[in-house]
Amino acid sequence: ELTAASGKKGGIFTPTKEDYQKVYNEIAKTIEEKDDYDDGSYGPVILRLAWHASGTYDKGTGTGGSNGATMRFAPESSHAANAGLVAARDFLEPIKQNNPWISYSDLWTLAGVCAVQEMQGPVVPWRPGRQDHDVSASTPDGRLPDASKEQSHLRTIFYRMGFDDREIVALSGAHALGRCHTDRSGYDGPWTFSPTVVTNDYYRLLLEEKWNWKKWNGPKQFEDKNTKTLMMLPTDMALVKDKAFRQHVERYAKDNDVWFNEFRDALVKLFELGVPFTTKEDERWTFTPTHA
Ligand code: CCH
Repeated sequence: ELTAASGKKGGIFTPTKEDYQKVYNEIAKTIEEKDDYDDGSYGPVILRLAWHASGTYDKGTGTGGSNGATMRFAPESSHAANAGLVAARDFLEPIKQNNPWISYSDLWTLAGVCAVQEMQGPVVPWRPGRQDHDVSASTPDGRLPDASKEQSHLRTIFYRMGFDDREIVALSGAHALGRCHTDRSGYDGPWTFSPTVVTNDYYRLLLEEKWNWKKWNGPKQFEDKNTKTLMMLPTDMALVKDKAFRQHVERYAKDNDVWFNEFRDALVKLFELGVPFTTKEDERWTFTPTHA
């Protein structure tokens, strides 16, 4: 039987769903083992890597997107938006070495799926088919959102990828996870009290807390009036200021299941932007979470 191991020796084989589930399990196991990072999990930064690899997509020119994994190379690796993502790339490197047959671009998006699922989020269907490209496929700086801006900027950036208002709000709930780092983005702090668990708390906090400008020397951000330990970016706050965005914030705050479903669908779309699949949409796979 041909297995992942034969790929290691340079043999040609066609990986099956089981081979990808093994990679999934390896990522999940390593997330669990390396629990001394940040808030106790690499999950959030891995999801951010998958998003920044994918979110460079431009539907007008068909350039960018997760295909290519060009964030391996400078200057894309050192674009300001990608500061700190080297932690996620380095985390995944030994897994790539163990499974040389998988492309970086498939690995990074599969890791995004794994991070969401292992942090108790929705099951996110995924299919392989991304190919790595060289530095010449790199995208210019400025394709990812700028946190200091507001609704019109969000629309410009996400409409360029092919998303609508509802999907913009659905994706933004990822900020239930992780935190801002002063040595990366310049911003500081987490959005929620449980930054390693996928919940709709981001939407609930946006609506239920009172948010004030944080008084500090850093970039303009909001802090919650009560505990002063949580944060919102100007782009996060735009989702409650803008009427069309706000109706979705309200829907997701009310019902976690509704958000899980729409978040899942938007992530599937995000991770597939610009990928020249030879398989069909109904050939996506779902991977079993390790806690299931
Ligand atoms: Fe985000 N995000 N994000 N974000 N993001 C940051 C961190 C995370 C914006 C800005 C920032 C999405 C959308 C936006 C995650 C997932 C998603 C940080 C802090 C900034 C700034 C980085 C640091 O300092 O380390 C802006 C602007 C937008 C506009 O829409 C979307 C969409 C997703 C995923 C679907 C995750 C996860 C993090 C936490 C990373 C970590 O290291 O903890």
